[in-house]
Amino acid sequence: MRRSQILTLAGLGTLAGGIAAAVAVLLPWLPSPASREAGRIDFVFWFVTVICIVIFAIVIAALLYSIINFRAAPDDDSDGPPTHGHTGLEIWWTLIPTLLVTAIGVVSAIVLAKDDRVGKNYLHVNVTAQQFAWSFTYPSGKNMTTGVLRVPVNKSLLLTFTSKDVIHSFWVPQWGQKQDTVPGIHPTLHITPDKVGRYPIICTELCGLGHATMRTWAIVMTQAAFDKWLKGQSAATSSSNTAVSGKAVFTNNGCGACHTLSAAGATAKVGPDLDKLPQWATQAKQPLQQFVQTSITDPNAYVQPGFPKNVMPMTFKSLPKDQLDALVQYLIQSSKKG
Ligand code: HEC
Ligand SMILES: [Cu+2]
Repeated sequence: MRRSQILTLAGLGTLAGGIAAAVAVLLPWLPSPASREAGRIDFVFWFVTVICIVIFAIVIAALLYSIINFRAAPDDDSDGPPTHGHTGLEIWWTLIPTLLVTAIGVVSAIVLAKDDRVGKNYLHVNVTAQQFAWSFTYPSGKNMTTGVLRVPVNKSLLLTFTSKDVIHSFWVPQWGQKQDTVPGIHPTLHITPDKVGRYPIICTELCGLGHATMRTWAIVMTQAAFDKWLKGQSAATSSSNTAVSGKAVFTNNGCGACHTLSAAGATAKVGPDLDKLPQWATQAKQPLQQFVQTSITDPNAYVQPGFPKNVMPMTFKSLPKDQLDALVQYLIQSSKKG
C-alpha cells in the first residue's frame, strides 16, 4: 500500500515536472538573440533557470514524500519523537547551495565583463531620445542623423544616449539589453549585433501620451552594405550645407515614424497623412505654407480632429531656419504631387 502510494506519487511528480519543464524550455519565451551579448545573457538565464528547476523539484518531492509518509493518524494526539537534526544532511544542504550560488555569481561576472568590453575597433553612434521619437547621429559619417538605426553586423557598436526631455529607455528585444536615457547624463551601451536583419527599437519607459508610438527600427547590414550606405548618406548631408534637402530633414527627424508621405516612402498612421496637406490646410482655414510651418513648430496650435494632442514632438521649433524652410517647401511640393 505505502509502496504503491510512493510509486504513484513519484509518477505524478515526474509527469508534472516534465510538463513544467517542457513549457519552460520548448515555448519561445525569449526572442532568439541577435547580438553576442544577448547570447551570453541567455546562457546565464538558462544556467540559473535549470538550477532552479532541479532544486525546486527536489524540495517539492521531499515535501510531498513527508506529507504522505509521516502524516499523523486522526486519533494520534501524541508529540512527535524528539529529533536532533542530521549533521551530514546539514553539511550537504549548506555546501551545495553555496557552490551553486558562487557558480552563478562567477558566470554572471564573466558575462558582464565580456559584454562591457568594447575593444578598439568599434562604431560610435549618438542616440537622441525625445517625446516621442528616436534619432541616431553618426560621428564617423560627418554627424549625419537618421531616424532608423543602421549598423554593420559583427562589429562592436557603442551607443551614447541623450534625452531632450524626460526619461526614456532604449530596447531592442533581440539584443537583450535595455538602457534608460536620463536627462542630464549620457549613459552608454555596448552591443555587437551578430545577425543581419531588421529589429524593433522600443521605448520601454512610460514617457508621456505618445509613449506607445515611440518606436523605430534597427537594421543590421553587412559591413560592405553599411559602408556604402554611410558614404552615400553623409555625402547627401554635407552637400545639403549649401542646399538643404527637405527630404533629408524629413527622414533625419523621424517624421516618417508617424506620418505617411509617399515622396519619402513613409507609411505610418500615427499622425495625419501628409500627402493630403492642401486638404488639411483648407479644413483648418489657413494658407498652406503657414499651416505647414506652424504645424511643425507649434503642433498644438491646430490639432486635426481624430488625432491626439501632445503626441507630435514639440522640439522641432529648434530646427535651424534653413532646415525648417527646406522641410516646409518639400512637404508642400510633395503633397501637391501626391
Ligand atoms: C511621434 C509621432 C510624430 C512625429 C515624430 C511627427 N509627427 Fe507630425 N503629427 C503627429 C500627430 C499625432 C499629429 C496630429 C495632431 C497635431 O496636429 O498635433 C501631427 C500633425 C502634423 C502636421 C499637421 C497636419 C494636420 O493635418 O494637422 C504636420 C504638417 C506634421 N505633423 C508634420 C510633421 C513633420 C514635418 C515631422 C518631422 C519633423 C513630424 N510631423 C513628426 C505625430 C508626429
Ligand atoms: Cu519614450
